[in-house]
Amino acid sequence: MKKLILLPLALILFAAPMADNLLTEGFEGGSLPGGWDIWQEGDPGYYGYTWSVAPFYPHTGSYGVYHYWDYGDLDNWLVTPTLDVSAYENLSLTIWHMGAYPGDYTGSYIMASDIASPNAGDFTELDEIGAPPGSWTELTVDASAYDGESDVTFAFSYTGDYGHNIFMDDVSVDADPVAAVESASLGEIKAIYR
Ligand SMILES: [Ca+2]
Repeated sequence: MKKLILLPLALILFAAPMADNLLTEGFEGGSLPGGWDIWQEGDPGYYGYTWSVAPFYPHTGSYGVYHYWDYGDLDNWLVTPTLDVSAYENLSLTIWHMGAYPGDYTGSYIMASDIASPNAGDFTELDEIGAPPGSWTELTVDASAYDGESDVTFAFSYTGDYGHNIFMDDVSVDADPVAAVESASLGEIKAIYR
């Protein structure tokens, strides 16, 4: 009888943890998704260009997000919703990106914050996206420094004057659940030995 009970328990304890998707955004709504924001931290630019959702160069579906070059000391931020990752580890952020004018590249960065309702000053640089490739390229960034935090926000900063174009799509945040798996296993063990 015990063997019948222990077999499913063993499967729970030794099954490889599955990563959960905490955020996925393909911009298919055709406008800035709910919970996302755009911040102007530098000059407005001669044309007033900033991050925009439009049906130009989507990686999947019909829409993507882009930032064209403009004149001025630009620093425009595309900000994700704030995520509670207090029950997760091995946090990572993935984007697909491409662009134009890599020779004029002036800076695209992935920023992260663990402050509730953050301002730009609350973020630190997680990674530099780098000069835009000419075809869609996947970029996954290790964000495990933010494991276990209850208010994690990511942002994409476009900086520069007469710089590059960037196109981005299919943003996702993934992590491995920790506390939920451990408590479920402990619950099973208590039930057996009661
Ligand atoms: Ca899309």
